[in-house]
Parts: sequence; structure tokens; C-alpha cells
Amino acid sequence: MQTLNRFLIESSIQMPLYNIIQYIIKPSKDLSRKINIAGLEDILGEAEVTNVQGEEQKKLDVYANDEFIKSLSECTHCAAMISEETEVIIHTPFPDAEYIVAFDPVDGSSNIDVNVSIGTIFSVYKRISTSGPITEEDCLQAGKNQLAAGYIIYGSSTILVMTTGNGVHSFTLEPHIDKFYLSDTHVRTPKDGKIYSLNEGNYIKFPEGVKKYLKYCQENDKETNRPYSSRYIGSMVADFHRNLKKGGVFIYPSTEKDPNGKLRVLYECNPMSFLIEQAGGKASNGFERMLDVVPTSIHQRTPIFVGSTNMVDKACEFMKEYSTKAQ
Ligand code: AHM
Repeated sequence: MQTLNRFLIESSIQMPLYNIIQYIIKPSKDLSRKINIAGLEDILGEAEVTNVQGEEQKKLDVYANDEFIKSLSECTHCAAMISEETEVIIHTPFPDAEYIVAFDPVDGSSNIDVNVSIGTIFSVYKRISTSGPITEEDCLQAGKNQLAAGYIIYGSSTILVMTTGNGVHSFTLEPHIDKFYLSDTHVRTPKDGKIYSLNEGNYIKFPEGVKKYLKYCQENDKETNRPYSSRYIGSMVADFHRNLKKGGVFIYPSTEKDPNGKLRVLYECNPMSFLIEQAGGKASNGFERMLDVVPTSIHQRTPIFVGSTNMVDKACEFMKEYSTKAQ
């Protein structure tokens, strides 16, 4: 069995990226252990504070955020971080370092207390400026500039799924030895799928294009294997992971309540979009390639359609025919 370290060394990844990945992985192992015994520790439930998005933070959100910040603050290659749980850019003691890490320490917070899969999502960028403290401009880059991205899913196994632009590889945590081992290499997602994943409870507030696509998914058609199956866990990492392996489309569209969607560009949608493209799939905001979108603020939200190429294309066809960008 090949360890993550050996894999990274043999894939001749550059030293700074190698290092950054180590500092992301370290707290994820501790977090995995905590999640496994969550009911026995005081980490379930609300922290009784809200984050920058105005969302209630869970105790685990706060704990995980602190741990990732602590770890990456020791990484000499990391100049700054952007976290879902922190309003401002987080500067490390290494202002002249070249890299920025964006992360969502715990994605799927609503599932923490009910023993359903959750995850950590991360993304690595190189700064634009050459030295001095990282500015907003350094952080507001299109997703196509990402150097590495991935997620750790804390499910029945803890699995790291990662890309550095040379395919998607996954590593399973062997908890007794506390090491990640390569479990799947050059992961490809099917071009077609049979699963659509979105919160159908919001149907009435969806743009017309999504409503029409949903109806298309539910129609009877032998040739295209419809109707498709609806699967929605409510943790993006878990929904994405299943669809990556089986084929499918994950959609979080704009709604009347949230015209920009719910999910964030820098630490949710971009990393997943980089991964899906590397696995042979597609990601769009409904109108343009997700990885081309240049955010204008570090916590910017976006609608997202991500998964099997033919399903994303079909959903976007409906968007272009029936919805406007403003919807
Ligand atoms: P979170 O970062 O607060 O956990 O929110 C992100 C999560 C995603 O994992 C998931 O896809 C989505 O929110 C679910 O939202 P909803 O409950 O509106 O369907």
C-alpha cells in the first residue's frame, strides 16, 4: 500500500505544495477522530455564535476552524488563509510566503449532530503580489488558478480526494496507524449519470430553468434511462462524492431567497469544480464555466451545477433557455 507521503513524493509535486498539504492533513486526522467519538465529547450542538454568513456556528465548526488555522499558521509556505468561519483574511507569521489556502473546515454543518457524513474542503492559490501581507486582490482569483484542491470526507471511512492538476486521487485513512493510503488513482466520473441532487423543498423558489430540468429528470424515457433518481444528503462533500463515483449532477441554484445561491465560490464551489474537471466532468454557474468566474469578495456565493458532463450540459441548456442570470 502506498502512503499519501510516498505518492506525493513520487508524483514530483513541488515542495511548497507538498508542505501545505501536510499542514492541511494533520488537523483533518484529529478531526476525524473527534467526529468518530463526537457523542462522547462536548463538541456536538450549537456554539451559540454566528459566522460571517449570519449562520449559526456549531461547536465543531469553531473547533475545526481553530485547528486548521493553528496548523497552517506554522506552514512557512502559507502567507494567508480564507475560511468560511472567519470574516477577514487570516494572516500567518509568514507574510512573504507565496501561497494562500481557502477552506471550509466543516462542510455540511447541519448534519454534524445526526451522524451523517460531513467534510473539509480546501483550495490552494499562488499570490499575485510578490511580497508583503496578502491583499484581497491576491485572494480574488478565478478558480482556474488553483494549484491544488480537495476534500476530506468523514463518512463510514475517512477519505481524502485531491488534485494538483494531474488527475484526481483518493486516499483512505487507516485510523489505527493514523496514515492516509492511496485507495483510488486517476478517478474518472461517468459522462452520464442517473442521479440528480438538489434540495427539492425549495422547488417553488427555483429559477424556471431548474424547474424545467427537474421535470425533464422525472420524465419517462427508455433511451436516456429516465426517470433519474433523486439523492440529497445536504452535505455537499457527501453528495459530490457519491456523484463523482456513480455519475450524477449536484445543483445548488439561485433561489428567490438567495439570488446568488448558497454555496461559496472560493472554498466550496471552486475546489469541487477543479476536482470534477480533473475527473472528466463539468461545473458551471448555469451560464458560464465555474472556474472562469472571478469573485469580487472573499465570501462570495454562487449558484452551481457540477457533475457528469452530459447532465451539467443538459441542466445548463434549460437554464439558458428558460432563466435569466438575474433569476
Ligand atoms: P454549511 O457550510 O453551513 O455546512 O452549508 C453548506 C451546505 C452544503 O454542504 C450543502 O450542500 C448545503 O449547505 C445544504 O443546504 P440546504 O440545507 O439549504 O439544502
